[in-house]
Amino acid sequence: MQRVFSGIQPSGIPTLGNYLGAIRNWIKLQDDHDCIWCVVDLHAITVWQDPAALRQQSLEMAAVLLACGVDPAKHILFLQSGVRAHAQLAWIFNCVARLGWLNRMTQFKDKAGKDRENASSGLYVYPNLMAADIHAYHATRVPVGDDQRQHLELANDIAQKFNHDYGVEFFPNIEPVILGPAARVMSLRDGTKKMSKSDPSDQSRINLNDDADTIALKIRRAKTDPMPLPSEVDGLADRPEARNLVGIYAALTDTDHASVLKEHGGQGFGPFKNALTDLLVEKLAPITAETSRLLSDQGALIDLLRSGAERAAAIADPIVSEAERLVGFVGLRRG
Ligand code: AQP
Repeated sequence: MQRVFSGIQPSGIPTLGNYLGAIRNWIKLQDDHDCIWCVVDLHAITVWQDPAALRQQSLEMAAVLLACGVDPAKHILFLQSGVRAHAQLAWIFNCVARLGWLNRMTQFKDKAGKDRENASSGLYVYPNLMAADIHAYHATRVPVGDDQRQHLELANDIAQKFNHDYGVEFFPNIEPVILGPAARVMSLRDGTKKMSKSDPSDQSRINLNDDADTIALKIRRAKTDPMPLPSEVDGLADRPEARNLVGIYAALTDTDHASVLKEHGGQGFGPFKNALTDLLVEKLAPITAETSRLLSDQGALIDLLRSGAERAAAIADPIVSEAERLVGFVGLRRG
């Protein structure tokens, strides 16, 4: 079975975007892959995180993943900082990747914005850590959204250069896994911007722990335009907010924009927003309830994550030790 690795940052409460674009696809992959799911707290601190909030968000993210159906017995779920191999291999990759490669990464440009001089050096080398996350397990398949494709190409460039420099065939090529039509969920306040857990406006997103009243309020306030919904998909062109709400409805019902418009085309946004709210509450309420149950026993949750970290380290440590040997380190650690 091929090994899959994927990570999610505990940089806030997971959103509907994380769920439809990533988490729900992870669950489908568990049937026929050997999966390693990681809450990537090392990545999260590339931008400032309040320590108490980071701790809570890391546990909350793990609980949400379990509530969504991640299976910690058949697969592995853990927190990235619990396995030292990630940071160890990332340092080697910092010395393999070229500055010119990193300079081309569009996510750094987007996240650092205009204040580049003030961005952390961690944010700049983030793609090297992502490459280490995957290569530490010799994982060959990584589910990614379109936004992460460039980072995967870089991870392959790093592997090739490492193999070439040290005259080995040690790190395998990684293939992106694209599952169905990529669900890209946009902000409820601006249909041209990605829904993001770290957006300053809570009204821009549905959090996976929002209760029914909060969901109803956010959908009611979601930006729309004055026209009714069109009957054909072409009618959604240049209407990013309408397209986004229809897209969310389609993703939640496992259909497409055309089928949603067949049912709701011609309606005003009022009735459509009510139908969307009912659907969101129906799909998200069980996840919210199970997340709260898991968080009510943090000791048990931490034990589960510790066991995941031990199983992850048992795979990654020998791979990273071999990479260190290839580089020429004497290797003083025992075991
Ligand atoms: N709006 C989205 N629509 C579809 N997929 C999305 N993902 C994130 N937002 C959307 C997918 O979720 C996975 C995990 O993402 P991440 O937490 O590692 O980082 P991110 O992509 O930067 O997500 P956020 O929510 O925007 O986090 P912040 O605000 O901290 O930067 C990825 O597979 C991503 O494609």
